Amino acid sequence: MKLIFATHNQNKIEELKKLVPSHFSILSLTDINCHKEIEETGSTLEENATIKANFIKYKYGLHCFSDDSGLEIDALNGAPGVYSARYASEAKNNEENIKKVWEKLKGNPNTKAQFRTVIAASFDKNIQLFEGIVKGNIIFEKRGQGGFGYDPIFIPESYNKTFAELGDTIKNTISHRALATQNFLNGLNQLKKS
Ligand code: ITT
Repeated sequence: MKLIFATHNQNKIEELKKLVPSHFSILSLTDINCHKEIEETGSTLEENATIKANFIKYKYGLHCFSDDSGLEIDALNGAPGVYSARYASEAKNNEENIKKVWEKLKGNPNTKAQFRTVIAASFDKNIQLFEGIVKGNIIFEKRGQGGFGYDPIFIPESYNKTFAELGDTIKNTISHRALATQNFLNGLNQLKKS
């Protein structure tokens, strides 16, 4: 079964392909020749995921899903959250984003944070939302070479290594995206049975 994943982010496509059973064929926006950057104008992860799924649904009439993820830091009232990619500037620069997190959190003993993913799936008339959360802590140095984004400064609960140190195999079993994807696949199975 073909599923369009409404993203241009190759890291996310590769991560997701490893999570999804092989009878699903995951296509990116590039694969369907959609080179448009879908504007994420929502003020929540839910809104942004829905905007992207609706765009593909109405423009291409294809089964699709989209996700939006963000890092939510307790002491910053959930920031950067929906603005994670552009936290420091429109340039979407990981280095700058991480520096801004450190600046904002400086001296604060509460380093608790979570990554949260919302998947919006469009298979029938309605959009269905699925969520995945991984809790952890921010550290004030960068550790590890794997992953992307804020991975080098995030240590998930029950581990003593960052997502960037843990590597894809472990990250893909415990991450926010893995959990949201699992919920989404369960939902898809339910849909096929009903
Ligand atoms: P899209 O084109 O699909 O929107 P994106 O890069 O904007 O791709 P997200 O909206 O899912 O990706 O995530 C927003 C930002 O949150 C992303 O640019 C990272 O800075 C951060 N982020 C999300 N998931 C992450 C992860 O698994 N590890 C580290 N940072 C992550």
